[in-house]
Amino acid sequence: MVEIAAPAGPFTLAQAWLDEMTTGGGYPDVAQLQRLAEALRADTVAYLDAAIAPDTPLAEQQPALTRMAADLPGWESGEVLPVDLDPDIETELVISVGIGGDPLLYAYGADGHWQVALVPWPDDMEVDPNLWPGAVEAQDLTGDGSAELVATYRLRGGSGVWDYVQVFRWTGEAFALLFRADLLTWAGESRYALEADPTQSGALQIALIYPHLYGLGFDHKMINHPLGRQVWRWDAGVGRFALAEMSVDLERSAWGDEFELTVEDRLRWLVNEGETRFRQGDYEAAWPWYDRTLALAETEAWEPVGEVPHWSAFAAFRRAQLLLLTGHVDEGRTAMQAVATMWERDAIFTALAQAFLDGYGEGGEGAAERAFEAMRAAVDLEKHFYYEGFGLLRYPMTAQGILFSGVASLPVSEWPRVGTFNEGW
Ligand SMILES: [Ca+2]
Ligand SMILES: [Ca+2]
Repeated sequence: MVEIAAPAGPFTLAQAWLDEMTTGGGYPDVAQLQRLAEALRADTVAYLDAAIAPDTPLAEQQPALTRMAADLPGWESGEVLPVDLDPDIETELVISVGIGGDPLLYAYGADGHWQVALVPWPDDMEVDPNLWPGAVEAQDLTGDGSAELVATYRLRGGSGVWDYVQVFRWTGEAFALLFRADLLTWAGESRYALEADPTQSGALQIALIYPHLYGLGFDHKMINHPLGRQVWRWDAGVGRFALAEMSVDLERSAWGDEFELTVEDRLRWLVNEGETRFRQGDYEAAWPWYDRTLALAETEAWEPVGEVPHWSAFAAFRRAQLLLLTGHVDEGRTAMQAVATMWERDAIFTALAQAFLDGYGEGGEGAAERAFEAMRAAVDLEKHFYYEGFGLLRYPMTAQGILFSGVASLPVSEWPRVGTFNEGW
């Protein structure tokens, strides 16, 4: 055990904790991480009281700040950042120490001494040795002339990284949370940017930029995603940031503008846009996306090559369903029969089309439910898994969505899982 006592040198307690963890070979538990936070707080107060004057402007003490940054313990280098969060306080710092599980520290001079507060963790997360201090900046986001603290904690995982971006106002006693975004870098980078708010003089809006993931559609980590963007603006009336804009740019890759979009990418995105609406039961809104899919495939004379879904076959199937679901019985029947024969080299489309027609019957009340139920009973999607690979439906982790209408029977959370890999993303 490390006793909390006055350190004999810079960051003695935290260094002892690090030595213990390194030589002990253990994975720090919650109690040990709380001990680290206490050690760092005590060490930081002692260091600051000894090395940096709490009542002298920090701009005049830059060499001491540089020295402090170099003295910080940790597996990685840390940061000592002068900030101005409190108009009544002359000297304020945010200190980031390069140790997983370590809180960001806010230090401020008061009555000739230094006080240290912890910048809160994401409130629904346990302290975790994989949760590291991340980017920190102080900016006036609300336009009232006082800076807020933008503080990020980063959870480093195996196949992805979460950035928990939090915006705080310092009340003089505690940090009040004004905004939080959880950014996943997984299928491409997700990040935030602060931009001038065109609607409020002096305020900054928070832009979130990320690969748009179609959770309901055909999706996959290693494929190209369109650029998603959200804009959040300060709403003084409710005292928090509110979503002002959200968009998906189908002309831009989330991997960067230098990344050339393929016809395959565009078809997949168009189908996904349709799927998002279809599976919510918004048939009118879904329809144009399948039409656009079919038009693009025809214009580009697109044919599937290798292990890709047959986007135009799928769009034709959905379009025939939409005709039937919106009461265009004769036209829908003809279109569905065309799907069954057009894609007859693939058994699944023939089976799905025939089952849908059988269940639909002559239409009328309950026809949609009967049609989807008939498909579920008739088609074993297990046989159409991606890696075992046959059939024109790929990406089986979401392929079960073809069996559900969005208005019939089951909520999304109760859809049966037909794939077992890549779950949980
Ligand atoms: Ca200040
Ligand atoms: Ca402000």
